Amino acid sequence: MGGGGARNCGKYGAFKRGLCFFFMKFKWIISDRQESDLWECLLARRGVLPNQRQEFLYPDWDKNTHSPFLFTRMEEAVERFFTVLTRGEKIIIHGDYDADGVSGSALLYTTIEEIIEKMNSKSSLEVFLPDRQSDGYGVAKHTMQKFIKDKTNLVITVDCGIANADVFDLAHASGVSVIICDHHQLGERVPEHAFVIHPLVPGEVYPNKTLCGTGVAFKFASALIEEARKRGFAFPTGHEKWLLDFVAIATVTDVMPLLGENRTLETYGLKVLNKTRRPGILKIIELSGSTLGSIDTETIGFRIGPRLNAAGRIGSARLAFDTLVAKTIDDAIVLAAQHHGGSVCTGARVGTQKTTGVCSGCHKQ
Ligand SMILES: [Mn+2]
Repeated sequence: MGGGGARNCGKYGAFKRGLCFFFMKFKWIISDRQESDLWECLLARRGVLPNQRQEFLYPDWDKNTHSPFLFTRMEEAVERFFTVLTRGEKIIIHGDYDADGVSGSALLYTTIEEIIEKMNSKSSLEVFLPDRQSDGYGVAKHTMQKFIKDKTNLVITVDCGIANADVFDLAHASGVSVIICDHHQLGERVPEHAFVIHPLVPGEVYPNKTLCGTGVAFKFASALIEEARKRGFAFPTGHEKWLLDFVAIATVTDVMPLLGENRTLETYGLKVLNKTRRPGILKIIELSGSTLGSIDTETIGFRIGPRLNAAGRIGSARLAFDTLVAKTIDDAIVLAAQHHGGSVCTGARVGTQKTTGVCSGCHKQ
């Protein structure tokens, strides 16, 4: 395309003159097509190499996902976890307040709760989600001091922790073990007093460098399930795949590239999400005007994800977490309605505005 219409600009208004100027200033150059096949051409333009074509178009679980035990410190982290469980010690998951942090916390909480139950362990399990205002991002020193005071034995971070080496020195000095599941940029130093599961730490050989925080938590959960099986606890084959609805939501919400292993996790995750039985997710889907069975990355990015993020931004991320792990549809209805309204729905109140309408979440006047 060129600036062919420039001569006639005077006849048209300012807007069209601007448009003419645009075409005069910029020339669109369409590059020659090297590939004979249209598919090849489109894939090449997206940077997909011929040897990546199969994985890109037809992701395959067995071929295109990696063993969680490829993470350098996975084995040690898993061993530490089971020692804590065997001793019936206290575990806290420290998450984050955005959709990735909340989904990852829900994923790990669901898995660990199940393992505790199967092992008949006396361990207690709690989830702590920091407050954006009062705690800030990452593991705050005052939070760790509280964990120490409460006689916590193991802290597992999700979607944060890698930049909090000082805080973990404190934990170590008080005998608290720390497992970090994170994907954020490294801090000044990598925490040496923690089992670090993070694709970007120096020397890490795990091949997928673009997992989201929930993706890293999924890898840890998969390793825990694998080890639980080895120890004789009944987890059916493929059990971990049912956690992929959380991974599908978080990978899109955290805007991670849908290439390589992420593409496979997302593809299978969407299948799981479209069949999800989690009451809270079902309710969020319904309230967002979406339909189970036709959830895609756009539905996640524009309807589901923003609802989860909103909780941590204008209220408490706990609301998003409680919704994701709700066990009954009654709980889910109340919780998801609060997301939907953007504030606590007390029946006659929808959102932050008092209304006389009916809340579509709880159906109360
Ligand atoms: Mn994240």
